[in-house]
Amino acid sequence: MTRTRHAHAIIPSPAGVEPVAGEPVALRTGDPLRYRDPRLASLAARWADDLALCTGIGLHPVQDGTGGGGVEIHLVQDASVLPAPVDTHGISPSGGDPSDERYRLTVGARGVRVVAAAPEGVFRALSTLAQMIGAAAAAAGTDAAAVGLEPVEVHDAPRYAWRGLSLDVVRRFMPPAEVRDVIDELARFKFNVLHLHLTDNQGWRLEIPGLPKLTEIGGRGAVGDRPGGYYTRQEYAELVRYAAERFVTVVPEVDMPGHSAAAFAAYPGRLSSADTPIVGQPPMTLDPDDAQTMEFVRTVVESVAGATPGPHIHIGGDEAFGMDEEAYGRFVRQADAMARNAGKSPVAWQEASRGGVGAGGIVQYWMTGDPDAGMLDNAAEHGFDIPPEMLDQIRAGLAHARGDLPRALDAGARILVTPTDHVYLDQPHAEPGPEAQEQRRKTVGLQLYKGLTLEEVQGWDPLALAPELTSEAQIAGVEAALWCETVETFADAQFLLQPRLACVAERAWSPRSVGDWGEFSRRLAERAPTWRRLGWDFFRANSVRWS
Ligand code: TNX
Repeated sequence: MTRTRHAHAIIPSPAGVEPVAGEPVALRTGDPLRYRDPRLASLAARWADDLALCTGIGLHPVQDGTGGGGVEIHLVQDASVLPAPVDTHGISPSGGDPSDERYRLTVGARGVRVVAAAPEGVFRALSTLAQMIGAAAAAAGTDAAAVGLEPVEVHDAPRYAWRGLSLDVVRRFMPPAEVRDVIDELARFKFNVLHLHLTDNQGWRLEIPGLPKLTEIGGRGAVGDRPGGYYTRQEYAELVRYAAERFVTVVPEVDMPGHSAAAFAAYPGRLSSADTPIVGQPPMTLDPDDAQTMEFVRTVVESVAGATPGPHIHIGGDEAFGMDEEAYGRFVRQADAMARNAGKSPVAWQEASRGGVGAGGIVQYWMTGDPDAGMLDNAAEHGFDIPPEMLDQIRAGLAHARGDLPRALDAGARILVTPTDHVYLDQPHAEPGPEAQEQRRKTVGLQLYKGLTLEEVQGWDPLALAPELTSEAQIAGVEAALWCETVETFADAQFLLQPRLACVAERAWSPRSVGDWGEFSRRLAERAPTWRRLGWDFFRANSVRWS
């Protein structure tokens, strides 16, 4: 592994960055973005559009263009020109080959040149180049039409094949245009998974043919009096395609057997062998021994699988409070089998290990640290009115959390790491920012949590989270999570997402050894001009000396 000491402004830090002797290379609006392979045509056009948005520099995609200058992108099979294959760990969310992401980017006397073995590698290289251009454009002043790039040689490949964001579109519905903005931002930082949390107690966000009330009734509301909403099949398909065009795979989640109140509200009397529930009161967990309920679950799982070109779907499994453990296990095993029968590999929250998500599945590990660190004791004081019997159920569930990881590993599952104490992006920002953002900082983010500094989001390691996690071979990848109980507006979401996504990207992509906080924060500072251009309402923490 190359340990780079060269100063650069790239996040996530590439595997290797080596300065090259020579003069800065000029790049200006109007310069060509040249490619030969037709498989790069649409990618080139989309990236040029995004580059213009982010930096103001407008390159022109041309096939087979001749002459010097500009940027050249190439697909090559010649191993001697490609960077050496690196150890990328984990599971590819698209089912592709993780080494397709490696690339080489050269800024030198012959201009700017990208080589990769696959379009995905070219795309990753261009996201690196966009950041170099962004930093140079900011240094050159507003509305610069030309930049000078320092000669450099970058070779790169990810540490983990799965780099995701889990996004709660239930507690606050996120219209497609906003989801697209999130996808764009994920792609800029080399994320490749958007895990959409599509169902929960407060709403059902994906149309399911044959079960129209899920969205008609279940999609009406959100948390409090926020507007509801849902994605039609067509809107959803368009989002999946939009993401795929940016090498982001959508992993849909249907959260079961808990977190299912919206489904109960949509079909009262149908989803329980018990008496018709009163909306929002127990039983609120899906009953694995009720034939009608499991038929419903099968319809949903098959329908979600049908809307998913990727190999994975998420079947939830978290916080089935109050559910008998045996019954929980029966539910999880059936849902797991349904996903597999529908041709998909299941992902589930860590509790599902108690039911037995089988070999080859992915278990999402979130209850890191001390899961019962007194948070519940303070619930009332933060306005969370949790009935005492519910508190006992929650504590009983948390008490089991310690065993989830060894259970999942024993069962042959791989671990997707989403540590609450590092990458729960709905934790409040724990450090001061500018006066203008202090009000928002004190209200956006779940105040129950102790909060996270940017350094805490950036400075951790998947292999130091738990004694049982000792080998990269156990890990599927890294995923951050944004839960939206406290998110009223898209600006609130932006405020929690950045600069934290940048911090998480560094953990998910970069080699283990790079990036202490001081060095990282200098790179982070360089991202501010682009966020300002985009109108992205990022948290301007005082701990960073923003450019
Ligand atoms: C726990 S994390 C949940 C979510 C909440 C979140 C708030 C998980 C699998 N379940 O339903 O939104 O805490 O941080």
